[in-house]
Amino acid sequence: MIRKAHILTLPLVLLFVACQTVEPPKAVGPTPSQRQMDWHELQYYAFVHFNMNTFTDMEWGTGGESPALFNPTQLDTRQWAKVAKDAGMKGIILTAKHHDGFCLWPTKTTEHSVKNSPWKDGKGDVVQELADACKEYGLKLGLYLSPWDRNNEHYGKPEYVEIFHEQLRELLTNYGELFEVWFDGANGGSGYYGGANETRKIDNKTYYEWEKTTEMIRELQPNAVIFSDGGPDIRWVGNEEGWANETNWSVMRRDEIHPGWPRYVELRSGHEDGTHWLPAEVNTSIRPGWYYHPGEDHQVKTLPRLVQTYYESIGRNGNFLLNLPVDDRGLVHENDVQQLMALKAQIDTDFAQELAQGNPASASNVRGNSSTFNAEKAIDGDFETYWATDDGTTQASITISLNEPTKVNRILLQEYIPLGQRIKKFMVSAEVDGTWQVLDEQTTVGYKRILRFETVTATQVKVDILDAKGPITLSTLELYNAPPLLVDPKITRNRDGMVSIEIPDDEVDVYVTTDGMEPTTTSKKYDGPFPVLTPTNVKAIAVDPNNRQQTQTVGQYFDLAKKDWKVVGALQNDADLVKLMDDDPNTFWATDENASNSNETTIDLGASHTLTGFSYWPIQERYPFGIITKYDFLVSQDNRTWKSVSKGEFSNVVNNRIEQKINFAPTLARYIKLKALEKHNGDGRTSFAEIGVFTTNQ
Ligand code: FUL
Repeated sequence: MIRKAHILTLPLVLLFVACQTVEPPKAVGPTPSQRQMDWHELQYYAFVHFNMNTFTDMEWGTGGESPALFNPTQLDTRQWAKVAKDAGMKGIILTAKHHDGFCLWPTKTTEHSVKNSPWKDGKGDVVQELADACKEYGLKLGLYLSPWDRNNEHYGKPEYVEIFHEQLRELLTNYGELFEVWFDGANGGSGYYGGANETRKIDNKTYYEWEKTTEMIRELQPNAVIFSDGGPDIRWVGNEEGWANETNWSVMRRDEIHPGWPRYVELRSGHEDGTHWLPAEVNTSIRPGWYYHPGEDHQVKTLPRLVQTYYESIGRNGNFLLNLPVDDRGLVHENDVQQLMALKAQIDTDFAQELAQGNPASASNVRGNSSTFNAEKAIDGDFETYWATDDGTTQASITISLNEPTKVNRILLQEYIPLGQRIKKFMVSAEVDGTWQVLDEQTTVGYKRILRFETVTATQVKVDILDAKGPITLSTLELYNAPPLLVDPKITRNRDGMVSIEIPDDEVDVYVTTDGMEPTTTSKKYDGPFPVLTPTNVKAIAVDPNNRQQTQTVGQYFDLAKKDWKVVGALQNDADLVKLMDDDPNTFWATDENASNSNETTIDLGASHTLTGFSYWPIQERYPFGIITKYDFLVSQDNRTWKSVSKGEFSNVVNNRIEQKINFAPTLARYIKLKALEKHNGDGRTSFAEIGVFTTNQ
């Protein structure tokens, strides 16, 4: 009798165990708010820099520009929205007001706006037109309102803060739902300020009354995330080049960095012991500048560069905010459209077929042995379900046994971040021909991590989580086999004027032109360095002869070769001296801060030339110093009598360290002098990565 009862109860006990619900792991550390979670899901959206600077060919207007200059001839926000939609983007963030203070909407707070421009006889409203277009195309709208205002006479005083808040109120009230409010970090300095033309400094921590600003946004746009260098909801990634560090925590010790004073290097990785959820947004422009400059029409980023940015932003636990500098017609330029669509096509191809789903998956530990948290939950295509481990188990592995040997070169992982970001270290391996190979070892995962590796034909793929802050919660494990993408040829010139074209792969052929024509497979085949001593446009394509795949055209303009140039008035035995004129912006020379000429450099060009402009490359080092922000450029025929031919500002040169090209009226000169009138952080030394001159119109 007793025995019989035992036999009967055993299945019941098993059934009871199986039905008992296993609790999900408890949250670890800070977790995202709903608005942050919604933001994570957007992944990719557009920035539009379009404003007064579009019409003045500037990056930072002074604020003294006349509203009469704002006059797009074909402004069409529906075109912007269509392009963004077709590109796979989820929203658009517009510079409603940039540092020059010109407002793209007819604000009541200032006369410096579209209402005093010729565009639509002053009756237009760009923000409204974009809001309508976004609605039509199912896109979200975000707005950039620069706290720094170089136009407003009250800037620096309490009156301006009220104006700033009022402008914000108008934007938050009149244009429907916003998904993001964007405040940049550039602040205070010289400006027009109602005609005062002076320098005004403010304390970015206190001046704008950030608490009040945040409160207003929460009240009027409760679903909008607030971006600034240090949050409070979304953080800058600490560079404008388009990458996050491989280690990228979505948490930070926010109170140390918000508001004001970003520690921009830390923004690239977050803080492992962060106190707040503060994920990174990777903002970069599709061209060198944020604003449209006709001179950059042929410098739209190449496909490999854009693809790299995709993998180094979205693939590194960041959102990708790609800037489109709308042109002076009021349209996204056709060259930019072409590259956006090329990127879309490439990403679609890379992720065309997911290879893990449908294969058996197993894990070394499954939370409570429950089917709710088993390995299959990582490959079911549903973010809401996840593989989880027992409390206390922070090391475990998940293995996908592929039904047949499968070529893979990408893995995509997602943690279930509503419960916090946990993984600190992991390793990916593949079984190839019966032997396990380590493919990569990395640190963080977060909302999304994508790794690229050499193609392997795998029978199994395994992810070992080696360290985590708590039990593992892995929502997604996906595998892909992306087709190869030809890397662009790189065109460089040395100090002797010899041009080389670098290709990563010997199997690839390079075709080159020097007459401005588009290279094709019938152009000259590159067979080694060749001299370019006078102004020349070198263009090249790389072609894989096996599959006929070819890159887009890569172009590089070279003016006079610098082989006869000499720096005057510096220690000639300084071996680094040539680095400011070696046609390589990755090397630099810096002055001695104790020298009497520590703020300048003088170059003897070796002969007189009719100059039409100059260029300055800021230092490209990770920890830059000595960058010129305000300059004076002088020329001379005899190194005695000097004439200043251009004086001005290198706008945004610290955050966006691109070549600064300045034109001036043609002038004959043998000697040139670049003088720093102001340097970033008031550094003593002055650094020069490269100085160049133009003898043709640039
Ligand atoms: C920076 C600004 O100074 C640039 O002009 C640009 O708007 C960029 C996105 O943010 O801080």
